[in-house]
Amino acid sequence: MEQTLVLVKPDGVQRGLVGEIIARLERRGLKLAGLKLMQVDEALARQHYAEHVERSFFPGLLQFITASPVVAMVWEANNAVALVRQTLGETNPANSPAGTIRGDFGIDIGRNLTHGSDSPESAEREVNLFFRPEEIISYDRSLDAWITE
Ligand code: DAT
Ligand code: MG
Repeated sequence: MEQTLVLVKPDGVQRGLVGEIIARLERRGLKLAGLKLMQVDEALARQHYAEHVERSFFPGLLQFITASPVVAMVWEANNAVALVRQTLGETNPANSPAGTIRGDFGIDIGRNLTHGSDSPESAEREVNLFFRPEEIISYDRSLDAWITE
């Protein structure tokens, strides 16, 4: 089963949107495999956002992502990476349709509430950055036959 890393970023935690964001992923049918509240430090932020460290927005992104705790999660489904990205919306909330998390709760690209891995390869790297193997739990869900054929 494909896994993807989702973060509720500091703005989502501060604004009390953790439950709302989890509820949307649960209701879509994705399966929760790992979950924790954690403080991202500069070293982790630089690894997680390695592709962006030279970008002009990186200092602001670093300040933001380390400013307050995040909720880190691993979600599973067939095609989990793409499904989660679709549920989150576009990077810029201003371009995200209503009905997506970023479109319903955000207005600013630097406060877009959530992270979702952008490919299965990124997902594997990011899940390993945020979680130890024993923190990811595999279990049966009796509902699965009613969600996936
Ligand atoms: P995504 O989070 O949709 O994968 P990304 O990987 O391109 O987007 O960028 C990572 C984060 O960096 C993004 O969620 C918000 C911030 N960011 C990206 N582009 C930005 C920009 N032009 N100005 C300010 N922040 C930006
Ligand atoms: Mg990205």
